[in-house]
Amino acid sequence: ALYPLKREWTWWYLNDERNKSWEERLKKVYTFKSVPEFWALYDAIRPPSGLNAMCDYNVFRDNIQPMWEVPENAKGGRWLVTIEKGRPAEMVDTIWLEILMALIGEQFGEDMDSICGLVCNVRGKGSKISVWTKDCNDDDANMRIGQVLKRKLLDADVPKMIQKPLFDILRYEDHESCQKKIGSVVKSKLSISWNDEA
Ligand code: M7G
Repeated sequence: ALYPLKREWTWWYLNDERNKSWEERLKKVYTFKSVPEFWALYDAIRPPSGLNAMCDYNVFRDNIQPMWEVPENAKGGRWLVTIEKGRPAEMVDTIWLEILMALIGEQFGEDMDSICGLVCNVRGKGSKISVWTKDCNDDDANMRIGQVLKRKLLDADVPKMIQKPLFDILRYEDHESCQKKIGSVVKSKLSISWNDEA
């Protein structure tokens, strides 16, 4: 194909069918391996802002399934961007596309192999976008990934759409703590603040 990507990426969709288990709600949409295939898919489906609350999109590389249980994610964690309720709807779409292009465009350099995929959770209480990484204890790789992520958020049009910064702080949390969470509080392992020089 023309303009091949370095890796294969699979787009997944989690629907909002309440009577089904989480695993049954998760569907593979399409695997793309080139830039034109990516845009054909992107143009054919709704952006995150068009999804119902409780739906997710996942884009994961090289056949990694977007779930905690698989070996690639079992010891992993995520950098989490929380988009507060009340922000413009397009903000989720802008952030999603910016990070997605950074991923398929290999913008994380040597740390690409430490990244498993990208998740968008559409929620009524405020949506979440997260970059899942393989090893929650690899602080060096995770911090480099977090810094690239921060730069991508700054580069996006996002700050211009709003009066206040998109986030006060970016947090990295391990999947294990997320699974055991009580309420919505998860202790973060790493963090990057909006105001840090980097
Ligand atoms: P969430 O969608 O990550 O967060 O998890 P939310 O609180 O913003 O909705 C919600 C629920 O979905 C979890 O409590 C699990 O029941 C289920 N779930 C989410 N993930 C990511 C997984 C997963 O990787 N594996 C399994 N088995 N269930 C999951």
